[in-house]
Amino acid sequence: VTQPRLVLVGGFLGAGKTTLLAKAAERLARAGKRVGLITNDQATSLVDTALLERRGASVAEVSGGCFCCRFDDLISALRLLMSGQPDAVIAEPVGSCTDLSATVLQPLKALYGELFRVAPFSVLADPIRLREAWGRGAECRFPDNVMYIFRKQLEEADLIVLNKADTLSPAEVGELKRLVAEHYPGKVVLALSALRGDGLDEWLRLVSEDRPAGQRIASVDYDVYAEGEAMLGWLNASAHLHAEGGADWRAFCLDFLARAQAETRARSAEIAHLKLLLSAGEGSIVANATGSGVPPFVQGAIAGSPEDAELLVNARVRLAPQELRETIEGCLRAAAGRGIAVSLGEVRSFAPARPRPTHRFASAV
Ligand SMILES: Nc1nc2c(ncn2[C@@H]2O[C@H](COP(=O)(O)OP(=O)(O)OP(=O)(O)O)[C@@H](O)[C@H]2O)c(=O)[nH]1
Ligand SMILES: [Mg+2]
Repeated sequence: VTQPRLVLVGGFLGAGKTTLLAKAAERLARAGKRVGLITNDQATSLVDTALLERRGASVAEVSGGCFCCRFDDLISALRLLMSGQPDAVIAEPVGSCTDLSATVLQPLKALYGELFRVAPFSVLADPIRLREAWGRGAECRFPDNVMYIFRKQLEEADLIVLNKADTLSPAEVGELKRLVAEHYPGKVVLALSALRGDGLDEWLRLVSEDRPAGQRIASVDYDVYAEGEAMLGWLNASAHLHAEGGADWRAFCLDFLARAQAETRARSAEIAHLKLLLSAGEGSIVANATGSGVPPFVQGAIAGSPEDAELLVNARVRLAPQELRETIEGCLRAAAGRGIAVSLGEVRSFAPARPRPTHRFASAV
């Protein structure tokens, strides 16, 4: 029996990690492979976990901290998935996390090398953020300590994945690949569309081959990293919604996102990623905004007009936690109007704590 392949997919908030996990799992399942997925966040009530489960995947969750600070929980999640004898496990770290080569890939190789074959570390990048990071035609909406994290993520990658290629012309793909090559010479860069699946087979081939994984350890200043992460307000909330006689839930989701985008713009805040999952009857809607000025994206549908719905909201915004909470609750109530009663469940809002990795390897093993 060969050990399962363990594939880590990093990249900044909203880069498309969960979309890639879902697409890759579906494609591998069609090819007769068993796949396990792992999601990760600072807190519970994750849109990503619920979304992947709804798509039929076998999912384990590491919550309460990133993989590096919860390394033993990552191992427990891996062991849990091992009972399904997977051919591959694909794991998504928190999008504000970096230094994963030193704190996750090296310890996995050194301490658990007999359990898994660790694949080259892929880091996804959103074309808009790439341009912002180097001031190419886009004004950067995050302070430099946040963009420090974005740049370090790319620096430690074995494989940089230029995602959302469906939004780019071939000339733009070429331009962005050159931009990446200029800053990270010699690194493998692959353009793909996680959403459409273009380039997915090529990516699956690259992560299935026995190539060196975690070859690069970046030198990370934890003060800058911690400050950058703490700039981002985090909110995970659940709510029960009730509309006498039913409601147009899709319109509600769109209205809520539009309000949150307008409110964050008005406060000169910036959305890194705002995502929600609304389930009603047998259906569900997933809606995302990966910026305060980026058109929102809505998928899924709800049949008929059910009276009750369950909502999960995960927001990562450059805004202090208390203000983020007030903003999100205000937008929820405004979108609900008089027709929809909102009963909030657990609402957690905080700024991520300074990362304290369980392990850190100074050099690649
Ligand atoms: N056009 C386009 N949109 C994409 C693609 N991949 C992901 N997206 C969209 O980008 C948004 C964020 O995608 P996710 O997969 O949730 O991103 P993520 O990296 O998992 O985000 P976090 O978990 O918050 O860090 C969603 O609206 C996706 O539909 C792509 O290839 N093309
Ligand atoms: Mg995700």
